[in-house]
Amino acid sequence: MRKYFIGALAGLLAAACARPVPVAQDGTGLWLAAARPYDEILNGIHPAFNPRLAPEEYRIYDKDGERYIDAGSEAGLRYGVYALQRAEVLGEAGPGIDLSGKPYYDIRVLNHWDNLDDTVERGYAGLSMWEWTAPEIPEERIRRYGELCASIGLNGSVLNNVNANPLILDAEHIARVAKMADILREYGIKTYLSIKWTSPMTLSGLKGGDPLDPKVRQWWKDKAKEIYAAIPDFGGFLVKANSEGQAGPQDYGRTHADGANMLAEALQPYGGIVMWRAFVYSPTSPDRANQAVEEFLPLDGQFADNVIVQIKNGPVDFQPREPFSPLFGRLKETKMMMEFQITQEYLGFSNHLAYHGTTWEECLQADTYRQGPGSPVYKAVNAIAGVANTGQDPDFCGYVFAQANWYAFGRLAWDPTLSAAQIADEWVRQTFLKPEGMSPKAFEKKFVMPVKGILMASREAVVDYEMPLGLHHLFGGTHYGPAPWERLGRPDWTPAYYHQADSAGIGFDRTRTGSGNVDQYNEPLASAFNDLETCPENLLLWFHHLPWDYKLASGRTLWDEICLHYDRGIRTVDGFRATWQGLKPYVSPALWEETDRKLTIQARDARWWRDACVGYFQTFSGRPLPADVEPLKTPIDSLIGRSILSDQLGMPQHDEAGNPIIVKP
Ligand code: GCV
Repeated sequence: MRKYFIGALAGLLAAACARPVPVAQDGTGLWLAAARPYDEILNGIHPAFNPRLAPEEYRIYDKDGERYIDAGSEAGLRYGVYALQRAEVLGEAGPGIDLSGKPYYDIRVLNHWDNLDDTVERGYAGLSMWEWTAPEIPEERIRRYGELCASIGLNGSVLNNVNANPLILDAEHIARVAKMADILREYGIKTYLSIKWTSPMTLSGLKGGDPLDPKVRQWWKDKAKEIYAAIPDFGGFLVKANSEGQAGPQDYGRTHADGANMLAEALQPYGGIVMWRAFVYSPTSPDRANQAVEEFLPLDGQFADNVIVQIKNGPVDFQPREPFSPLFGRLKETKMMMEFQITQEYLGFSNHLAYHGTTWEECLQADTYRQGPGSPVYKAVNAIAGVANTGQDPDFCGYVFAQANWYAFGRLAWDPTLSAAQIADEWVRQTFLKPEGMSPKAFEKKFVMPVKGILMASREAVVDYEMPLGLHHLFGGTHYGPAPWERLGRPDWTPAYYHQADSAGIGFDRTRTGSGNVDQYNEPLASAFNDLETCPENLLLWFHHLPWDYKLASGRTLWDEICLHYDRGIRTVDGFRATWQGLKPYVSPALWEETDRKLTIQARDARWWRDACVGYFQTFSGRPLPADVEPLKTPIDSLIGRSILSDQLGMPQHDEAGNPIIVKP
C-alpha cells in the first residue's frame, strides 16, 4: 500500500504532531484528510430539528457563545455537520458563523458501472469496490464510501453497470443488495439498480419482453414487490434499453415511453423512480449526434411522472469537449437528468490529471434558450448523475487527482452554480495537509495556488493534446490512445466518421447544408453554430468541415492552429511537471513520486497523441508544421494501426521512462 506522509517537514511532524494523525497520511483520506472527525464535530454543536427547513436543509449559527445546527431532518443535520467540517478547514468557521445550505437537486446519484464478476466497465481504480464475488459484503469500505458521498451531498447510488446482468434481480443478489442498502441508508444514500430489459425472460422463462404484454407487466410488479420487501426505501431502476445492442421495447414495436412507463407503474406504489437513458444511436443514421433528439422529442410529454430521462452532457459520448446535448433545450414536458462521466474514459483513465470541474461548469452554465435567454442547462434538468470513478484501490480512484472529480461532482450536484475554481480551492485545502510549522499564508502561496493552477488548466490541456477545436472521438479500442486512422468496422465507432479528414479539409459538417444538427438547438444558438463567424472556435470542427487553409480569428490557417493546439497541450503538461518539481518539499515522498510518475506518463502520452493526430492529418493537409512548434517525435508510419499494450483489465502499459508501449494488435 502506498504511504503518503504529507508535509514538508514530514519526518518530523508525524511523531511530534500535537493533533491526532489524520487518516489522510496514506492518501486514503481523500477530501476528508484535513478535517476533524465527524463525531467530534457533532458532539461540539447543539442539533435542532426545524420543520420550517426542507428535509435536507441546514443552518449553522452561533448563539450565546454556543454553536447550533438547525436541520429539516436527520439528513439535513448530517449535511450541516459536513458543511461545518469543510468550513473549519477552509477557515470559515469562526465565531459568528451563519451558514445555510439546501440541495438544488433532490436526486444526486453516482452510477457505478460495476459488473457482478467484479470487473468495472471503464473503471481504472481496480476491481469493483462492492466485491460482488466475495462471500461477504465489504462493510468497512461501504461505510467509508457512504461517509465520502454524504460529505459532499450525494444521496443515491446505482450499484451496478447499465450494461446490466439480469442476475442482479435474483433472490440471492436482492438479499445482498439489501445488506448494502442497510449500510448506505445510514449515510442518507438510497440504493438503485440497473436492470436488463430481458430479465423476465432470463429469470422466469417468459417468452418475450413486450411492455404491453400483461404477463411482462405482472412480472415487473411482482419483482418490485419482492425488492421493496427487502429494501423498503429502494430508489428505483436505471435502464439502458435499445442502446448499443441492449434489448428494449423497440424490439416489440413499442417506444421508450412504453418501456419506461411499464417499469414506472411497477415502482410507483412504493415511491420508486425510473431513470431511462437517452444514450441511443444506430449505425444507419448519418449523424449520431442527431439521434437522441430524433428518438426522444416525439415522446415528449408521454413519460409517467416517476420517469426521468437521463441524458449525457453532450450529444455523442463524454468527449473531452462537446456542446451540450440539444435535448436539454428541447424536451419541455419530460423530467430530465444530467449524466456526467466522472471516470476518465476519454481523458487518460486514472493516469492523466484532468479536472472536470471546468468541463461540468461549462455544460451546466450553457444557455439552452429553452425559455429565451437565461435558461442554463442546470435549470433545465431535475436531477443529476455521475458515472463513478471508484474501485478497490486504497484511495478509491487510482490517482489522488482523480479524487477531485468525485468531489467536484458531488459539490455541483448540491449546488450547480458553484464555480469550478471555488471547488478546486476547497478540494486542495481539504485533501493536502499543511506541513507543521508552515504559515497558512506560505502554504497558500507555495502550494495551494500552484496546485489549483494545475487543476484549472488541466482539462483544456487534454482537449488540446487529444482533440482540439471541436475534433472528437479520435480514440482507438480501449479509448485510451489515438487512432485517427481507424475506418474499418461500424462507421459510428470509427474516428474517420467523426473527423472526416480529406485532402480538402477536416471536421464534421453539422450545418444546415450538412447533417442539420445545428437546428436541434434553439435560436439564436442554432444560427450561431451554423455560421462560421459566430460558431465558438472551440467547437468549430464539431459543426463545420473546413479547408486546411481556412483562416481563424488569429489570422493563422486551420492547419497551423491545429498544430499549435497540440503543441500547447504538450507544453501545458510539461508546465505541470515543472510546477510539481517545485512542490516536492510540501508533500510526502511517496505522493510526490507517484504524481511525478503519472505526470511523466501524461507528458509522454500527450506527445503520442500529437504525433499520431498531427502526423496522420498531415498526410491529408500536405503542409509543414509551423516553425515554432516542437517537431514530431515518432514517424506516422510506425504509429498507424498500432495501439498501446493493455493488461487483462484494459489498463494501458508504459515503460520505465513513462513511454506508452505501442504494439501491433
Ligand atoms: C456502459 C460508451 C462506453 C460504454 C458505456 C456506454 C454507455 O459507449 O464506451 O462502455 O457502456 O457509453 O454509456 O452506456
